[in-house]
Amino acid sequence: MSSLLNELDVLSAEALAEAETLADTEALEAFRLKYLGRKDGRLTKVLSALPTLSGDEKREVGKRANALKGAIESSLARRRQALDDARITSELLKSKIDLSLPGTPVMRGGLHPLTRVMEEITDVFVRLGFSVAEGPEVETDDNNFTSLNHPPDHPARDAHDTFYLKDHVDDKGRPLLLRTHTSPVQIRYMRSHTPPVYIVAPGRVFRHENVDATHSYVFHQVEGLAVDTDISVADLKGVLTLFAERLFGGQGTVVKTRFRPSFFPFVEPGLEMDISCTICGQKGCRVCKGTGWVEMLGSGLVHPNVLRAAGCDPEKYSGWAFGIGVERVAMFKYGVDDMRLFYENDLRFLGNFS
Ligand code: 2NL
Repeated sequence: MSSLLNELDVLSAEALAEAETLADTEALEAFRLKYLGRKDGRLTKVLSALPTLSGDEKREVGKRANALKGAIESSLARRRQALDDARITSELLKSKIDLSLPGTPVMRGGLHPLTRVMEEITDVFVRLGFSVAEGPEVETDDNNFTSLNHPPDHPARDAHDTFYLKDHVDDKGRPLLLRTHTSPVQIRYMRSHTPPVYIVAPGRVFRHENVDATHSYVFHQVEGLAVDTDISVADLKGVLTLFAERLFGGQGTVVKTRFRPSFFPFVEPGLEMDISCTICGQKGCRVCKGTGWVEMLGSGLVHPNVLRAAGCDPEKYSGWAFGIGVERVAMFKYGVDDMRLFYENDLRFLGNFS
């Protein structure tokens, strides 16, 4: 038999064994070129020698060579498939999703406790028919003090208590300041509306004070004002008592109020309202300092000078007003004993309120 047939036997044994060792696509291609390459492929060379052979030998070698070609091609295809499978399996294993892993918790936001308390206070009055009024934080001396019956030498006007703006004055050359209460909002409202006036003015106010557990130079107030014909202290006491019951009472908690005479330049008479301590039920505790009562707000009948300064005839109209410190209410409501906690925005603290 021809040496070509021997060569084909060797070729076949070598090629089919080698095919099983091919480990990547580069090796597959190198292998294909080595045996089936158009110019130098080992099997290609055998096939190209066919025309030089005679009848029987040509048929025999041709048959065997073509069979080998088919065998090499199919092992190449099998090997390629095996490599593809291995690659896909390893990629799937790498990206597998572990459904037993715990989820990533999502932090839930909420309103700041001071915002909530300010809205709760405002809401009680809105439900009674009051409107909400707002105004600027930078105010004129007139709106903040003069119209509110503060004489020119009143100590609250002192720079120790009030932040005055350095290089800014109003259109008449008079000093501007950061409002020390939200009363100027109500002065503006009275000037631009005729009674009946029923408004609440929530907002941020500023006083030149050192920070401690119960003071801050920025804090929040809700003030309220009712101007109408025939307003009396009875209206004030009735509405403010209802307010205390709505804000602190309910679910079996009874809230009592009491009014003590007090002084504020913009009211006459001035009244401070205490509420019965809902923390201890008036048994006496740290919060009410053993008295059973907690100071809640300042109020009074609007001073005739204030009505006049805001363009309301005090012969025709009368009014009552109040001012509530939001921080104070929030501290009482949530049993917080240091106001600074509200401004630190520590999420461990804020998380208690949402
Ligand atoms: C306090 C005292 C008070 C008012 C605020 C007021 C406003 C106008 C006219 C008259 Cl426009 N009064 N507001 C009245 C009495 C007391 O606040 O110490 N609050 C924390």
